[in-house]
Amino acid sequence: MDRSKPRTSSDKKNPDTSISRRTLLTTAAAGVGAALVHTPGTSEAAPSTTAQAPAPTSPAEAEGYERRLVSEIGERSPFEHAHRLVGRVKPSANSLTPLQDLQGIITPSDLHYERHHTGVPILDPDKYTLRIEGKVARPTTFTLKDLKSFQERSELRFLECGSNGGRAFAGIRPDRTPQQLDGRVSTSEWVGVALKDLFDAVGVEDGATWFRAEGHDGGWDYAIPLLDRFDDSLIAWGQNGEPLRPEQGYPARLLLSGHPGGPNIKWLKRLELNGDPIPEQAVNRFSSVMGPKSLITYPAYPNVLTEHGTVVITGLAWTGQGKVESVDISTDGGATWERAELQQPVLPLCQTRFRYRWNWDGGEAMLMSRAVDETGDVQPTLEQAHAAREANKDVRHWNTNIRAWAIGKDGSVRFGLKNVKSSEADAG
Ligand SMILES: Nc1nc2c(c(=O)[nH]1)N[C@H]1C(S)=C(S)[C@@H](COP(=O)(O)O)O[C@H]1N2
Ligand SMILES: [Mo]
Repeated sequence: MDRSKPRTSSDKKNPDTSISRRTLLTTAAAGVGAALVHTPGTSEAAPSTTAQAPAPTSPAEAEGYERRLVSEIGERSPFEHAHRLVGRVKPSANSLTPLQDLQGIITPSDLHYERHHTGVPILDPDKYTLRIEGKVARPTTFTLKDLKSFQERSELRFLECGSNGGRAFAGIRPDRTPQQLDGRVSTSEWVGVALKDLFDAVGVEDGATWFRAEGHDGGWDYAIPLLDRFDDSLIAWGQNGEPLRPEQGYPARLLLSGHPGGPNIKWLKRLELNGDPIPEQAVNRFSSVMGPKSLITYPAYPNVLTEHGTVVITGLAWTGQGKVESVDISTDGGATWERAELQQPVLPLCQTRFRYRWNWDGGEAMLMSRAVDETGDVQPTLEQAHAAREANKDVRHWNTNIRAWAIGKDGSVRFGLKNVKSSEADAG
């Protein structure tokens, strides 16, 4: 913008000559908001619908800041640029949560990662139904209103795609951001009905051993063993204070505890309970819950440390087996470990934020985080994770191995440049 331009006639119309050209421009940029302002002292009797520059009335504006007015739907500060990373847009695609930009443990709903195989169907909640049938005493079709008549539950839960973190396990490259590495995990407050309450309502028959869950999108369904623990699983319709986002399965989705994202069927249409045998795919997928995992989100690529001294290392830890018990930090590539501080709240099946104050002396360093969960399971090293996968190819393994960030003398941060050293020696 050319600030040297002479004042325009519209500038002159404003009786308040003290208004700065900068204020005028930023206010005009606020668009609709600015048009709704009735400027006192102008000759017009009724509120103006054309943009009139208001007098600077707030201290902030006098300082030269943009001023916004009330709005029906809020917007982020223009200084914040967090966004999902979207690759090629196609019906089967995913988008990644900007883990490095998150505060605390909740993922804003519009930044929740997406994984869908045939696009996002936009469903009418008034026409929505969920059918539960098969080996049940009372096959039932539930409307959304029916679902909401059950006892409502609210849980803070992480959701993670089973393929998340693959780039931290194989094909490791230095120029990866936390979002690129592990962006297929997000945490929300989910609101819904307990799956077991619905199963009780339809009366699951003795012979039932598994169920098939399918969505209204078609093209994606799952066989889920009933033997699994589903006491705290939900059929959710609420997310972070509002109805589910369409991308997350509006108006209702399945939310299984501790398991990877795949079987958390969105736009849930039908549950069919079946007898023996449990399909092989289901046995394989459900034989292993997601173990403890953590990731340092700062400092991380592409951050550059500019000053020696205190660096507050922070990141997220989670597990599919209850609560995170502890997170240890190494700054020397796994040779020694120190306890990080866990930020409250620490909740089961939810992400936990950790923090560690580190004094960077300006030398090379290798940062790692290692989570332990309440079952005592320890986040494996990369070597251990590779060995486990070799040893048992019949079990699904999740990419939970320890992640490393290499700090250069120039303060640059790069992802996992060398293999993680074995940590058995100092595991105590
Ligand atoms: N109906 C339906 N449910 C689905 C999928 C899908 O394509 N269709 N994708 C699954 C996969 S692989 C994952 S990782 C999660 C992603 O959930 P989100 O998009 O809410 O993050 O949904 C699961 N549920
Ligand atoms: Mo997934």
